Amino acid sequence: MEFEVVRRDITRFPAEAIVNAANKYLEHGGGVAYAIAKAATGDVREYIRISKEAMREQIGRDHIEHGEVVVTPAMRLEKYGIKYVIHTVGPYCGGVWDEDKKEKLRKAILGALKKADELGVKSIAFPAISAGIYGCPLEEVVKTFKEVVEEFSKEAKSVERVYLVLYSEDAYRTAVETLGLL
Ligand code: AR6
Repeated sequence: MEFEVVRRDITRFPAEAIVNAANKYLEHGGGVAYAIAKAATGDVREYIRISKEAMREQIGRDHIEHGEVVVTPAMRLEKYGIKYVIHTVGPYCGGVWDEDKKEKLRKAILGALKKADELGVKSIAFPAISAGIYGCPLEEVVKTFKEVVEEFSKEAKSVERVYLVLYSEDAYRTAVETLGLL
């Protein structure tokens, strides 16, 4: 399985599934969640409604825990080859990083990877979950991604390519340096 770090806008990234760094209520109020909701429908409130309905159908509750995911259709993003949006929730760090945050992030990443495999997609793109509004250190987030993807590669059936998509040049450089790719 390939793991690649790229600098792009995830709302236009041509992977069959893209992941949303959501909150547990799928409110899509800011960050990449807002950007995906806006790009998918043009109307953020409409995508929140669709997401909450999907959550009730798929999870049977009005919130998700770390590791639980909800799938919504890509709608307008289909023109980039995106078929699904997989919503997952990472930990809130507020600058603090410890084993508990790492485990929650691990669950969030693994849950989305497993769902992508279940959906039969070959490629999946992630934003740097929890490294924005949730305030987790980007270096730790990037390291956790690499570890979880390696772990998952042993059981993957359909997923062949995993992308970690960084939005800013700075974040991209930090990620690449952290992984020793430069
Ligand atoms: N493409 C790729 N990455 C992006 C994009 C984009 N278009 N836009 C932002 N990022 P965040 P979190 C990066 O804050 O920390 C929302 O309100 C961003 O630079 O979106 O998990 C949710 O509803 C950062 O590196 O997610 C939750 O309430 C990364 O995506 C809360 O924020 C994640 O930043 C979740 O916070």
